[in-house]
Amino acid sequence: MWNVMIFLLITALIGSAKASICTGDFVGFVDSTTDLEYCFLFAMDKKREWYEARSFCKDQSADLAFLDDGDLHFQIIDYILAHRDWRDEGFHIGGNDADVEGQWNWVMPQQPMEMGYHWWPGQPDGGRRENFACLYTPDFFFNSCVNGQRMYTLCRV
Ligand SMILES: [Ca+2]
Repeated sequence: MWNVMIFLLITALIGSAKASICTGDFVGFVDSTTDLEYCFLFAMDKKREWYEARSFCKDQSADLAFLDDGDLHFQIIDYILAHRDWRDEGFHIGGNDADVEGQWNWVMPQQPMEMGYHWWPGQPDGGRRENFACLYTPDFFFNSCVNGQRMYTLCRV
C-alpha cells in the first residue's frame, strides 16, 4: 500500500516538474502568456554601476534584463520579495535614456521602453541625473536610478 502511494507521489512530482532550460545560477521563469521559459541571473556577489553591470551580464552570455513582455516583471517582483534580505535593494535592468534625455530604450532587444504600466507612478524622473532603469525597493516597479549608483544586477539570456 505505502509502496504504491510513494510510487504515485513520485510519478506526480516528476510529471509536474518540467526540466528547466536554464544553466548555472540562472533561474527559469515561465511567462504565463506564452508558456515559454526565460532565464534570469540575480547577481548578488557585489554591487555594480550600470555599465559594469552590463559588462558582467555579457560575460555570462546574457545582457541586462528586458522586462516589457508578458508577466515576467511581476514574477520577478514576487521572487525578489520572497528573499527577505533583498527587499531593501535595487537591481539594474537593461533600459536607459543616456543617449537622448527622456527617450528610454532597452539595450536588448533594442526597442523603446513602454512608458507607464511597469513604472512606479511619477517615474522616470531626475532628468539628466537619472538615466538608468532599475527595479527599486520597496515595490520593484521600474524607477530611474541615479547615474553611477551601485546596486545588484539582473541579467537575462
Ligand atoms: Ca534621464
